Amino acid sequence: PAKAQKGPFQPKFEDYQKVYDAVAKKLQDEDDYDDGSYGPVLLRLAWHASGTYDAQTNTGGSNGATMRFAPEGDHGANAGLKAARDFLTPIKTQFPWITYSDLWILAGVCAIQEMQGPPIPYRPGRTDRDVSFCTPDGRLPDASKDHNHIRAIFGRMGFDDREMVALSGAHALGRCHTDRSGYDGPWTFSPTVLTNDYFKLLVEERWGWKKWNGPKQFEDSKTRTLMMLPTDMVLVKDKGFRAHVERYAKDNEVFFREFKEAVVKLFELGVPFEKTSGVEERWVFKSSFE
Ligand code: CCH
Repeated sequence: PAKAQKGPFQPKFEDYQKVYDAVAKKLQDEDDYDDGSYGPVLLRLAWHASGTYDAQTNTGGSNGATMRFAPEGDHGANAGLKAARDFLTPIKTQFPWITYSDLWILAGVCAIQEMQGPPIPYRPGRTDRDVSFCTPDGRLPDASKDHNHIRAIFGRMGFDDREMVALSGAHALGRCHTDRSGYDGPWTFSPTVLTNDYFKLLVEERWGWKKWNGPKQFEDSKTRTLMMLPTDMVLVKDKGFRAHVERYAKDNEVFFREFKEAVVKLFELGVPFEKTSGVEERWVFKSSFE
């Protein structure tokens, strides 16, 4: 009798949870990077993969993982993200069936959850695309700019004021590096734990220009160890943005809920799920500390 034909491997939730677990374990094992975690830079990779989306032309976004290729990988905004891509290379080798584009977003989800953020519902279905799908430079925000720029960049992706502010709360995590963006320092005192501290600090601290030779940035007057970018400070100067900053500063639960919703939207921009996996339901991965 003919042998039953084995179909192509159809990964299920359990298989993706294994990838999550491997990323979470590597995050714990390699705790000598930066402030003690690759989490922030993994989140930034997922955001910069997604944030190239243009709603009008339906180009860019996390589908494709085109930052692997020189033109896009070398865009100024992506400086330093090689550290995140290299971190994930052995995971891709261990689980060759997952696409780079699904892996980068899964790693962003894992980073948020492992840094004690809210559970981020996830679904696979991204396919890797070739170099011809690289997006033009200039689609990601420029930290030296004003409220018009923020609204233009995030508006192009399809976000409103509330979502722009919620997403910016990611700056509770990580830091600026002089050899990457030129800016320097962390936004909060706990850059490897997601909290609403970024918003609290924005409204509660006094911020002044940092006196140095680098690009224009703010420092807190009290400790002079924390920083804000010009685009961060816009969120308290602009009335429309400020209302949301104040809401999030007051209530971490509200921040977590609205951050989660905006991140799910961000990570799925331009991904044609119907045509690929057909997966409609989203999954919530179990975190390592559950
Ligand atoms: Fe950001 N971000 N970001 N950011 N970002 C930087 C670092 C992180 C802007 C500029 C910068 C979002 C929005 C904006 C993270 C997540 C998000 C840096 C320093 C600059 C500059 C890079 C360096 O030197 O290494 C600007 C401008 C905007 C909007 O106007 C959004 C949205 C997200 C995620 C949802 C994270 C995380 C980091 C820390 C990375 C690290 O390596 O520590």
